[in-house]
Amino acid sequence: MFAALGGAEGGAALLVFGATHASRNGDSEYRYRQSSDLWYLSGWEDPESAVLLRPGADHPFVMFVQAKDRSREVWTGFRAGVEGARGTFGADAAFPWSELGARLPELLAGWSTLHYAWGEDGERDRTVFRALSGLGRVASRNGLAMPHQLVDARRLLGELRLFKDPAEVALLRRAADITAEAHVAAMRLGRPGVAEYEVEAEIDGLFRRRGGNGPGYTTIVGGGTNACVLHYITNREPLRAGDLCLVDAGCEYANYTADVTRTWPVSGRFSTPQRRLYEIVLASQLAAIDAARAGRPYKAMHDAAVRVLTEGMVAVGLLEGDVDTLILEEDFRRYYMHGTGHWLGLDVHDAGAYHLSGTSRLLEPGMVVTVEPGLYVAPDDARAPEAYRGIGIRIEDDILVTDGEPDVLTAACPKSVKDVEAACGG
Ligand SMILES: [Mn+2]
Repeated sequence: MFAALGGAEGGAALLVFGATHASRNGDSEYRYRQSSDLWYLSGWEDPESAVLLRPGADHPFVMFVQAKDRSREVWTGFRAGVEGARGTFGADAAFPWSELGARLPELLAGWSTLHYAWGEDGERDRTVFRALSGLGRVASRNGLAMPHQLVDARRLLGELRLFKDPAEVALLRRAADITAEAHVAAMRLGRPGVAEYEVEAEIDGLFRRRGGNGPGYTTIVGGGTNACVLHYITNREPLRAGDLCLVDAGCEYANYTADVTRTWPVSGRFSTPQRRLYEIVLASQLAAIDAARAGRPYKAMHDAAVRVLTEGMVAVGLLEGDVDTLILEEDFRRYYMHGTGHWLGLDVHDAGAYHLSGTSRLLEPGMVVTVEPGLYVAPDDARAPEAYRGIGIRIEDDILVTDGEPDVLTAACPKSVKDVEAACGG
């Protein structure tokens, strides 16, 4: 991290805040989940925290954390405190969270650039900008250097987080294995009359039973036409005989999340129209995965998926015309309206730039991406052949880009028609 910031004093410092503790309703709070950036830099799990990195300083790694407080710890549990930040987490200096505003100016004196992610929290922005303007007055009187450049910290952190080291890949593999097991359990459970929330409970429960934090994003269980709602999370209808069920769920393990989608027949066997569309989505997904290779542009995966999907749409009568023209004019978007994937890691839509200098960046070993094409035929689409109306299908896996073949981290999850039907007991 220090190498990424460059220079010693006079160079760049980085300030990252922990996540704010989100309220659910009334005075109930969600379980705290540290911000991915602060976790990435420090491993610190508790709220009211900030990390300040000042490469080249006497105390380069500074933390602000909740001070130990016996009476608060009775309610919310052990606090490592400033002692723990120094002793256990390796901070060179640590201060109580309450002193952040007062101490920031002196800690930022001497650095010409500050990396900071503004615009996420108004109160924090005010604390940082107040420190900078306060420091400005002192610095001009005493000839001190002070940050005169503000750089969006998300650029630097995104670039670092984009490349997963072996320890991170191991955690993603564990998340992927648990996720694959949960999808198989869902296929086994799903049958006519079972509610979408029962499938959700099975999946989320398995994530926890295997030691995961839980789902890395809200689990989607969409039976029948609910599968055509891309972010359907209501999950409260019964599964119906003859329908498909689309499940998009990923386990978060040690803060790294998988992201997997499978679509399976509630009655155990695909109907002919369902199977035809499923085979198209699967072929497009395999083509996109094959493009997940070092040296290929990121967008090659989407282009590969779109070509196979559009050819399939023409073959089954969803679209008419010349495939190249349909792609050029984006007519495929009528049935495939989202992108083919995203970076994956601590966040389900992980940090990292998709373009460099305005062009799709080249894939490199250590990047992890999802590949998730789909086909969604709205139930009221009068232009679509009747047999396909109301069918929504998505197939999603997590891929590690390597020096050689794409490494499908979620390969243990059934995907072929035969394997899916077998897992569904069809
Ligand atoms: Mn995804």
